[in-house]
Formats: sequence, structure tokens, C-alpha cells
Amino acid sequence: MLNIVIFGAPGSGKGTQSAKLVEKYGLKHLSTGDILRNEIKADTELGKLADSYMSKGHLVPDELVIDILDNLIGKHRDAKGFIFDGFPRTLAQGEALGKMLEKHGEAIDAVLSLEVEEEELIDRLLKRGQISGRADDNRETIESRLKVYHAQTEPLKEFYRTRGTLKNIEGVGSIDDIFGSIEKEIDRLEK
Ligand code: B4P
Repeated sequence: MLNIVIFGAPGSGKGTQSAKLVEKYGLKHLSTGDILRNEIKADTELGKLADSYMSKGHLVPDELVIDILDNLIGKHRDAKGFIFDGFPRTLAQGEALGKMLEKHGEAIDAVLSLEVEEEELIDRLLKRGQISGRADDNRETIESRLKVYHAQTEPLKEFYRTRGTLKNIEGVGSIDDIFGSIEKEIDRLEK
């Protein structure tokens, strides 16, 4: 199995590069952002709760997301591997992911961190906001998401660096060039 975390600030290209990873390597894509947005669309209880956090640019509570992921990993045990997109986002989620995979004799093989400077992130998200209609792609919420990223998510880089799985990827450039750098890292793992 190949288990990859695609990591980065909001707007760093996680969703974009995940789609290419799925296409090339046939891994199961688990995007907590997509899962939560689907719950909001379906107007479920979980969706209503998630919306109250996401629309402000805050993180949904750890126990909710951890529970969702734990169930999905169990359900897709026949997968060739997983792409974790937007998860983990806190140290607690990082610890939990390690334990969830360990239950199945698995571990994280690589954490691909897409490196993009702040100005470019804001620019991309404002652009997406003009077409996506996503409730969290407006200036105020983007600023809050970036603050939350620095405070709660960025410490995971050190967490994975000490475990030897962190790989920094230049996240500015054409989508195909960035994917080329990702392919190189994955091919190295498969050798
Ligand atoms: P996510 O859905 O994960 O949203 P995101 O951080 O904005 O990343 P996304 O994948 O959408 O954007 P991408 O960089 O691909 O999370 C949304 C919210 O859900 C969070 O704020 C939080 O509230 C909640 N949530 C999710 N997971 C959670 C968890 N684990 N715990 C708690 N809460 C959680 O793309 C951005 C834009 O850039 C696109 O328009 C794209 O076209 C463009 N782009 C991509 N690559 C580019 C490139 N190379 N050049 C130019 N533009 C590019």
C-alpha cells in the first residue's frame, strides 16, 4: 500500500494535485474538505455543524473528522493506498492518523508539503471565490483560514520532519511541473 499525505496551506494546490495523483496511481482520495462540503450540501446534522465552523474559516472539531476518517479507512481496506488531502490539520489528527493506519499494519509513506507564499495563496483563493461560490473563499474568511493554518496545522511539518516523511515540494509554477516534482518523490519511494 502507498499512503500519501498531501499537505499545505489553503490554496496551495492540494485538491488540484490530489486529482492528478488519483489518476496516475489509482489511490483512494480522502479529502476532508470535500467530505464536509458534501455533508453541508445534503443538509445533514453533521453538515450543519461543520458549516458553522467552515464558514468562519475555523477547523471542524478533531473528534468529528477523526471519526469520519477512521470509518473510511476501515471501509476501503482493499484500496491500493490512500491520499489524505486536508487531513491531518492538527497535531491531534496527526497522532490519530498514525494509530488508525497502524491498526491495519500500515503507515504514512510520505507527506508532500506544497510550498506557496502567502500573497499567491490569497490571490488563488480570491480567484476561485469568483467562480466556485464557496462560502469560505472571501477575503475575511481566507485571512482567518491562513491564521488557523499557521497556528494549528503548520506544526505538523515538524511532527513529520522528525519522522523522516516530510518532503517539501515547490508549489508555484505550472500544475504539470508541480506534479512532476511529486512523481519524482513517489517514484523514489517505490524503488
Ligand atoms: P479544504 O477543502 O481542504 O480547502 P483548502 O485548504 O482551501 O484547499 P483546496 O484543496 O480546496 O484548494 P487547492 O489548494 O487545491 O478545506 C476547507 C475547510 O474545511 C477548512 O478551512 C476547514 O474549515 C474544513 N476542514 C477540512 N479538513 C479539515 C480537517 N481535517 N479538520 C478540521 N477541519 C477541516 O486550490 C486552490 C485554488 O488554487 C484553486 O482555484 C486552484 O485552481 C488553484 N491552483 C492550484 N494549483 C495552482 C497552480 N499551480 N497555479 C495557480 N493556481 C493553482
